[in-house]
Amino acid sequence: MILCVGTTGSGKTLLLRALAENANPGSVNKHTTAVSTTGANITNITRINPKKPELADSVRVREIGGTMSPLWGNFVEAGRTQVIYVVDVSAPEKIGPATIDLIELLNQPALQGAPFLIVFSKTDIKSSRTLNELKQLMRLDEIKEHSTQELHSLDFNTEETSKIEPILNWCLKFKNINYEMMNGTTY
Ligand SMILES: Nc1nc2c(ncn2[C@@H]2O[C@H](COP(=O)(O)OP(=O)(O)OP(=O)(O)O)[C@@H](O)[C@H]2O)c(=O)[nH]1
Ligand SMILES: [Mg+2]
Repeated sequence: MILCVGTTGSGKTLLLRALAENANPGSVNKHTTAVSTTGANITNITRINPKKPELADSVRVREIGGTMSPLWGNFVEAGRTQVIYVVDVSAPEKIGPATIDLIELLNQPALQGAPFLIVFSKTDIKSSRTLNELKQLMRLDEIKEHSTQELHSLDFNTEETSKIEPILNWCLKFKNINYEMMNGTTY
């Protein structure tokens, strides 16, 4: 299953809502508020093919609230977990802890070789640092160079619907893998 993690308030819940609601054209919705996630929360993301509705693409994403960061590792299964890591670009003061948490995840033995997507969220908010400056502060290039994972990064905000599609496509790449897992195991 895809795991969605990141610091408290980084925008995970709104990102997943946007993905779930915009998986099909015509259901665009903007969001400005959400309550903090306690524990874990699963979102189904389904994209229906209008020509073949019976062949809908579907993946499940499990958000773990930022307050649970010490326990993120408990939700990881070797060879079966993909990670969306959300980083709030409007809060440069949180970039240090966000980077440390990311490095800890990348070092998890069960996540070696796992696909990772870093989502830089809230890019509609004016910040004291540019996105590039934040990536440099995180030393993202160095992190990518030294990790065993395939690390992609994209940016997102709730105001621009064009930002949704690339993230949706990344998630749906894992639909078959996760479907087979769900059939074969205890999901
Ligand atoms: N302007 C703007 N605000 C956003 C955006 N995404 C999230 N927010 C704001 O950030 C707040 C927190 O977002 P959530 O999606 O609840 O954050 P979360 O990562 O799920 O937080 P936890 O569940 O506590 O870990 C929301 O109430 C919004 O006000 C965005 O793209 N743009
Ligand atoms: Mg949440």
